Amino acid sequence: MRSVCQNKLIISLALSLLLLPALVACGSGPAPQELTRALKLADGRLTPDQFQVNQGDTLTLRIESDRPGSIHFHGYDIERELTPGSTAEFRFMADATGRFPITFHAAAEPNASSDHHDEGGQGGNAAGEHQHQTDAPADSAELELGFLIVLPR
Ligand SMILES: [Cu+2]
Repeated sequence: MRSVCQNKLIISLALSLLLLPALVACGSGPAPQELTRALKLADGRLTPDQFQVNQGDTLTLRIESDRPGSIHFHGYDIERELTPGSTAEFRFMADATGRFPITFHAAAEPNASSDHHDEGGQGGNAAGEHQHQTDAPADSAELELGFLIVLPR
């Protein structure tokens, strides 16, 4: 009789060990994913103009553009050159949650410097916290394209 009891104990221990990872995975939203998104900038519009990921996802973005300039992901302080005819590709982990504006900066003006918008590390803050070249003319080349939305896990 004793060995039967031991076997039952071993079986239930084994089952609970098998179930444990499943429970942990279910407890905190979807598991982090590797995602690839293709974005297209044409006629001043980004397609799609917003997309949503979950915190902890690793994103690979491939961006095509019909004009030279750079695309800027606010909050993440990511800025990448866009060249017509080639695809800009970059990868990052979406660790900060929130709604992050995506903007386009036209090809560099002679006096443009790369430090014109330091972010101050305010991850997760809503849109519009920092200024873009406040002294720029009203028809500034800064263009609001859309949003990256990172949901908390
Ligand atoms: Cu910007």
